[in-house]
Amino acid sequence: MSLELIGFPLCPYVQRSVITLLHKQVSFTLTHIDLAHKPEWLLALSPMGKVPCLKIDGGTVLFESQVINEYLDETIAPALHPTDPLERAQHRAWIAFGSEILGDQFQMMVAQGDERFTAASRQLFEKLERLERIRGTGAFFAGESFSLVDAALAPLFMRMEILHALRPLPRWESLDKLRRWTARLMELPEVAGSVTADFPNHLHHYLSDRGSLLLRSA
Ligand SMILES: N[C@@H](CCC(=O)N[C@@H](CS)C(=O)NCC(=O)O)C(=O)O
Repeated sequence: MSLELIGFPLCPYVQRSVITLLHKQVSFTLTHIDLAHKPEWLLALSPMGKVPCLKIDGGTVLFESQVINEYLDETIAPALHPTDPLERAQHRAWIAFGSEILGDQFQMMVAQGDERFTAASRQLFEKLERLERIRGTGAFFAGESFSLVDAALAPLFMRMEILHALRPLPRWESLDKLRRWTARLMELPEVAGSVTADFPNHLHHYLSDRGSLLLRSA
């Protein structure tokens, strides 16, 4: 099976699929596009004009990170989703929650004014605090084995650490359980290797180009 993932270097949803592919140690190609100048062919492949897309054997194309990850999980061992239907449904629910949090994180990152920044960060931290409350004691979301929830949340946590280094975020600092989970995830080669070494710089430039309030002195 040949797999081509179509993405954008800063996209956390694409990163979810990169992590899953690397975890499964399957060979794939990664084609980056410029989202500011979307090629016509992307719009033909992806009805919402979004990345990631996964092209399978040069033909069928899937879109939506969670759909892509579940397809990869069902076709390439080792399985990362639980076998029990109820547990699997719970994992899907927390992944959906993670997608909502990524939306808040993006809004906070691109906020230029105080009002929008405060509103976005309030929403972001309320959700992160909720996640902190349900966080168990294992290394990963569901104990000692890595799951698709970990693959879905690692890009969010990675960005939290980068943003915290740019401008201290005391509410992130106080989330001990999430930060320990983050540290564990960042040690994994599939997470560390899911972005290029210059990713923090790249993100910094992106924020700077957008006049992000995060880059102004606190
Ligand atoms: N729900 C989608 C979200 C993907 C998404 O929002 N991708 C962004 C980049 S991070 C995108 O392609 N944006 C282009 C646009 O909205 O026009 C998923 O999970 O795959």
